[in-house]
Amino acid sequence: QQANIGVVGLAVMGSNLARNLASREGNTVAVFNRTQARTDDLVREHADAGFVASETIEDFAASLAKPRTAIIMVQAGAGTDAVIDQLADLFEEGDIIVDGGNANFHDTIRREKQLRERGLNFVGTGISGGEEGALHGPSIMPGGSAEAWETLGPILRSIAAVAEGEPCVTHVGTDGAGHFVKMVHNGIEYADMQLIAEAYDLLRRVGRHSTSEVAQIFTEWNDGDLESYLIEITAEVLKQTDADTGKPLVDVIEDQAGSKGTGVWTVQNAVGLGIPVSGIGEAVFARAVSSKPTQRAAVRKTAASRPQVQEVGEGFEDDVRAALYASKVVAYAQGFDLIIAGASEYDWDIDLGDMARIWRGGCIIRAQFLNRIVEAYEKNPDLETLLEDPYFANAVAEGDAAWRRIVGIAAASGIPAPGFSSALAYYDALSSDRLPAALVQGLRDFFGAHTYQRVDKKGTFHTLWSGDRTEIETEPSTH
Ligand code: NBP
Repeated sequence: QQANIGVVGLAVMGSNLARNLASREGNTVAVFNRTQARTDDLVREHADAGFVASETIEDFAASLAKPRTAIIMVQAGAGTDAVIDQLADLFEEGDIIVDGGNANFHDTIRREKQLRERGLNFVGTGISGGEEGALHGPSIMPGGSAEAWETLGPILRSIAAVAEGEPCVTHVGTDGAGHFVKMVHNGIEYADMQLIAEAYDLLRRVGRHSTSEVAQIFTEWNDGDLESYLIEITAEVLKQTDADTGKPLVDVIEDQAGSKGTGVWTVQNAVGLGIPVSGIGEAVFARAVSSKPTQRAAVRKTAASRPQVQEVGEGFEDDVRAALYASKVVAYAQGFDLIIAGASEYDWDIDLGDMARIWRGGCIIRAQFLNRIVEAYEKNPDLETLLEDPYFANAVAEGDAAWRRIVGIAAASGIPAPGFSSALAYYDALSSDRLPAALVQGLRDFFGAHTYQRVDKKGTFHTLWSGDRTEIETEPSTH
């Protein structure tokens, strides 16, 4: 029996994806895993799925109908390269190799180019939503050629999450576009979680709410503008009581946040592209700071006495909510800026509204809020920034006073709120008439003859700082 789709790599993600595929009308799913025990387990436990199992990758390739289409779900990096090499030797012109792992998009660009030269289609695709998403419907962000999308599109549409009646998948763009967008998605997820964590901290330490009260507040917030999966599960985590100690679980979890690296990739690439994703950056840094216990202990010992936590009254919780929402708007605006910059750098035609659309279901950042982004880009696909859209401009303006109060209270109380405060600084920088960048330019011209432009006439200028300090017109500095 020939299968129309195959999955290589049957650890948790691959086997769930294979089961999802097999559950959809019209699919026959070929499966293969390097260690055969995994294949045997899957086929035995899900006999009704009708899997076509192979013991060798050669048999796997032979079990696929043409154009052969195989999704690789193995460890990102060397494992993925190994499987791609094996499949590429067995596949023929027009066949499609899909990498559904968390690949670095630079690898995806390289692999796509190599396989295209051999006449094969390579599709790097972001798949978000973890194990549950893979099984019940993830958000899927495929790159690759339009030709590959013709075959793959209907298959991916059949297994994707559905939001507002639409499948959470679209052809993002060529080669690495899908993995790039998945990377930004993960970066935004970092920012979202950091902002939620700051809100929780302020509600606990300044608002003096118990953990269960904070859980209740998040449950209430989940009914409004903030309605989202992450807000919902925040309430769930905060409600959890530790069986051993009877304390809230969150109080017995070590306060050092780990990461798998996609947030770091997002920031590295953003820096290279000149895009200030400060919300994502602060989230990555905050996790790094938390994971330095010896530094934390050293400074805790030597720091001056901690400031007095401010007294707050009625309305504090609403202020925190407004600060969270405004900061979230900034983080998303920055994330979308990065997608725009990536698309321009790597020559991808990415529909920004579609990105918000496919994130509405299946993935970790799914939220009502994404509908507002869809609408913003529907009204004006050429927005300079999401902050320019009337809905978001208004949302930020409405929260403005509260946002400032919260950042002030946090600073005065000695409670770190890097996400809230850097988002506010970013917003204030964008909305200021003049920035002190003028002085920076002056300094750069002083020590490095880096030149500057003037507000009152065209041209490039340099002051003869070490001479008579007159100004000359010059060529733009190239160093
Ligand atoms: P793992 O990332 O734990 O990888 C295990 C799989 O890779 C096994 O099938 C293993 O085969 C195979 N493998 C390795 Br390791 N090296 C190999 C090689 N040289 N040749 C062939 N196969 C090799 O699996 P996972 O947790 O299911 O994740 C799969 C992919 O999905 C990863 O890229 C991961 O980053 C991504 N992921 C995404 C999400 C999400 O939410 N989107 C969540 C989790 C994972 P074996 O059985 O023979 O050892």
